[in-house]
Formats: sequence, structure tokens, C-alpha cells
Amino acid sequence: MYGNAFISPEEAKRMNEQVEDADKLAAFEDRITRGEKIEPGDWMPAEYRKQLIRMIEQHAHSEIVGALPEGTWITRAPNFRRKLALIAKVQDEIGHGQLLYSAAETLGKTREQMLNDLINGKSKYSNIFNYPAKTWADIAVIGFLVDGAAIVNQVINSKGSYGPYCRALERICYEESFHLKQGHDNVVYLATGTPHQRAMLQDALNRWYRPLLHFFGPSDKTSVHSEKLMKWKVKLASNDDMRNQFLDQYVPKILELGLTFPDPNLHKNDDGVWEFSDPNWDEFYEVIKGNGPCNAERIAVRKYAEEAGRWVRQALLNPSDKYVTPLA
Ligand code: BYC
Repeated sequence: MYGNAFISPEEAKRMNEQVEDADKLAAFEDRITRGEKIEPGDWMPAEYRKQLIRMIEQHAHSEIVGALPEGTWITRAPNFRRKLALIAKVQDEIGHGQLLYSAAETLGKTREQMLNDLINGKSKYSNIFNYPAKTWADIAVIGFLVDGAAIVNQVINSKGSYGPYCRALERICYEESFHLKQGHDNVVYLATGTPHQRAMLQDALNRWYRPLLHFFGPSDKTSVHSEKLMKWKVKLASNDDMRNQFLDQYVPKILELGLTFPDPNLHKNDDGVWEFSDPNWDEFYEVIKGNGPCNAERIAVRKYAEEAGRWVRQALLNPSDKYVTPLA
């Protein structure tokens, strides 16, 4: 836990109620301009705290929900080596959630509140984990392209202004780069395999293409929070810039394997910017509102995990209490 200082919800509330005088705000913004890291006990505008909690919490939820589609394939991995790698990856993703919940807790929201908000639908998590992993090729595409997309976003944001979030992201990126290698190996194996394996991979690519474009958030014209987050260096690149970097890095790698994307308009223009067909933003908004193909299933699993694990948390917090195990 890197020795982050935690702020209690009461302390955060008290800090938020302090008058935000212009001198304090100017000193805070100067620190950000100089590239200093803001730490938990430092003065920060209430809006900076609120935005960070929102974004880090959503990121933490995305990690633990993101482990679910891949988790369903652990028992069906095609061989022992692939199974070992997948178990390790899924375990890493849950660990990333732990790191990120710890980083968000430093701002004054407890882990319990965050997990309750996930289960009751108040908090969002990444759109992309609300789609099913139908075949083993989906696991290859998630490992290569979803992790690839996450790395683009996380490497950029690890240079941001809030110390605990940046330190968590740095560590996460080390682990994600191994995930990427296993995803790439898996993609290449299927792409160079039998016609059936290639077809399965192409089908998975076709299904993940649009959710991958959505992953970086709405276009800069419609993004709600980008301006503020970029001013305070929480986000170091806009949604469109990150999406463009991702396409720049990964489209050629897919095309060189003889695979395609299901979009005849996908191309890089003369200014070096990727253009693509409208990826159906209505679908994106429906998914993040909770109406995607797997939202209900994902939340039901998290709810079950919270309920089934309650006795463990109680036993750890109050070892002398009597507690009831689900098996009693
Ligand atoms: N999904 O103003 P905007 C992983 C929401 S896990 C859902 O542009 P912002 C992995 C947004 O919250 C890593 N919602 O927002 C794990 C806002 O709604 P609210 C996942 C989205 O914050 C396991 C509204 O749309 N990565 O890799 O400036 C296995 C307007 O958006 C999404 C992260 O979590 C979305 N994709 O920018 C394998 C990255 N996009 O809150 C892999 C951390 C937007 O006002 N997050 N919304 O109700 C970020 O970098 C930024 O929050 C975003 C959005 C770029 C995603």
C-alpha cells in the first residue's frame, strides 16, 4: 500500500467545507503546473477530490468486474499452460482493483461505500466488460486488445497529478504488459492455426471492435469531464487522442496477421488521425446506463461475492465475535 495516508469520510467532508479561497486554489494549480504530485493530506479543491474519487472508483470497479468474463474461461482453457496464465492474469486484475480501491480510499470514500455503490448501480464501470466472452478467441482478444487499450490509457494517466493514483497505475502497467504478451501469443497462435481457429478469432474481433472504440469514452466534443480533468492533469490526453494512439499501435498488428476490422471506413487520414464509422454511441450510453448484454449478470456475481464473503470480513475485523459461515 505504498504508505498512502488515508483520509476518513468525516475529514474529507470537513476539508470540502473549507472556504476555497482564490490564493489556495492558485497555489494548488501552481503545484500542478510545476509537475508536483498532490498527496492525500494536501489541500485540494472539493471538485478535484470528487472527480478523482469518481474516476479511480470506476477504474477499480472495472478491474474486479473485468476479471469476470475471463474468469468464466479458467475451467475451459484449452491446455494447462494457458490455464495457468489465465488464472494468474485474473488474479492480477483483482489485485489491481485492490490497489485502486486503496488509492480512492485516501480521498475519503470507504471501500464499503464504493462496493455498495457498485452493487446498487450508482457507480459506473467500463462499458467493455458488459459483453460476453463466447469463445476462447474472446480471451485472446481481451488479453491483447482490451489490455492493450488499458495500457495506452494507464501509461498516459500514470504521469498525472494525484500521487496515490499514479503510483497504483505504474505498478498496474508492469503487470498489464505481461497480460499483453499472453494475449498477443494467444492471438498469433489462433491466427496461424486451423481455418476454424482463424474464423473464431475473426468473429471475436468483429464483436469486440465497437466496444473497444467505446472504451476510451465519448468523443472530445461530448466528453463531460475531460476539460476539468485535463486542466488538473488527472487525464493527460483526451479521449479522442487516447483512442487514436490505440488505433495507431494496434490496427497494423491485427492487419499484418491477415485479419480485418468490421469497418470499411477505418483508415488513417493524411493528418495521421484514424477515422472510422460512427461506432453507435447510443449503444455505448445504454451499456453504461446498465442495459448492456451482461450488466445484470456481472452485478449479480459481485452481489453474491459481497454476501458470501461477509462472514470473512466480519471475522477479520472482529475475530472474537461469533459469526455464521454460509456453511454453518
Ligand atoms: N465505460 O466525460 P467523460 C482493464 C462515462 S480495467 C463506462 O469522457 P472521463 C481490465 C463517464 O464515467 C481498466 N463509462 O468521462 C480489467 C461519464 O459518466 P459519469 C479500465 C464511461 O472520466 C480486467 C460519461 O461517460 N480503464 O483494463 O473524463 C481485464 C462521460 O465521459 C466510459 C479505466 O477505467 C467507459 N468506457 O473519461 C482486462 C480507465 N467512458 O461518471 C482489462 C480510467 C466514459 O459522469 N478512466 N464513461 O456518470 C478513464 O480514463 C476515464 O474515466 C475515461 C472517461 C477515459 C474512461
